[in-house]
Amino acid sequence: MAIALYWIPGSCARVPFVALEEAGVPFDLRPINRYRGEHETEAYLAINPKGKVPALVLDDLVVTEVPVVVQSLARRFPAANLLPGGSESDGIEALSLMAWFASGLHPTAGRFRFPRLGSAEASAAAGIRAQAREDLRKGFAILERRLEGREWFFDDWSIVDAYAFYIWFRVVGSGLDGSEFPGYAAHARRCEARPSVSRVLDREEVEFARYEAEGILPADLPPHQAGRLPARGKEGS
Ligand SMILES: N[C@@H](CCC(=O)N[C@@H](CS)C(=O)NCC(=O)O)C(=O)O
Repeated sequence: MAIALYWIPGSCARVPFVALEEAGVPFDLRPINRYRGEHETEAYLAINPKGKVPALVLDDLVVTEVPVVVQSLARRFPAANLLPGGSESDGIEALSLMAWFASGLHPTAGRFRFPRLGSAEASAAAGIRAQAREDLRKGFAILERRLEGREWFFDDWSIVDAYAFYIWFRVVGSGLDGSEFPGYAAHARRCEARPSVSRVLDREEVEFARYEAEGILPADLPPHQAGRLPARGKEGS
């Protein structure tokens, strides 16, 4: 079986990377250097015309969109228990959460971090960021309630936890005060300690350090683009 994952350090491709680590299968990690524009080359657009990661190659199949990528891995590697296997309602809720992360929280997090994604007008930036912050706070309040009294989103760890951890990283690493959400903050710390996640974060840090050393990063790139948040950042303080 040929498996390859196109990945950018610090991107949402972190989620299927963790899934592959959990499955413990050999795969080819293919870094895309977006600061050199590799996501927009003809070669990459032939793989994913949207110019985004993740793109997962499963033999002859190319799978895109995080929730679908992780479902394809869950089907291929059932023993990895990537998705909650218990009740029908748990399975459906897992898909529902991931669809919301992909279509709701992640794009909002993108505008919070880079308001130019919402408008090229510099004068609109503060308003876009403020609206995104409020929308994210509402979303985080839902996740905080969902995590109340629980270690993970479902009975056992699942890839939904890894996805929620990515959203936390992106949002708190972009300046949302995480101290309002202590349950979600604790969940992020538990995720970070999971060996599969830790290996992926190490790999992100190595790749990103290479970009820094090459001097190819834009001067206005906000902090916490990849890897671990500093301890203070985790609490959002
Ligand atoms: N809806 C897509 C979103 C994919 C996406 O936005 N990926 C970002 C990284 S998180 C990307 O590839 N960005 C490349 C760029 O345009 O810089 C999914 O769920 O896979």
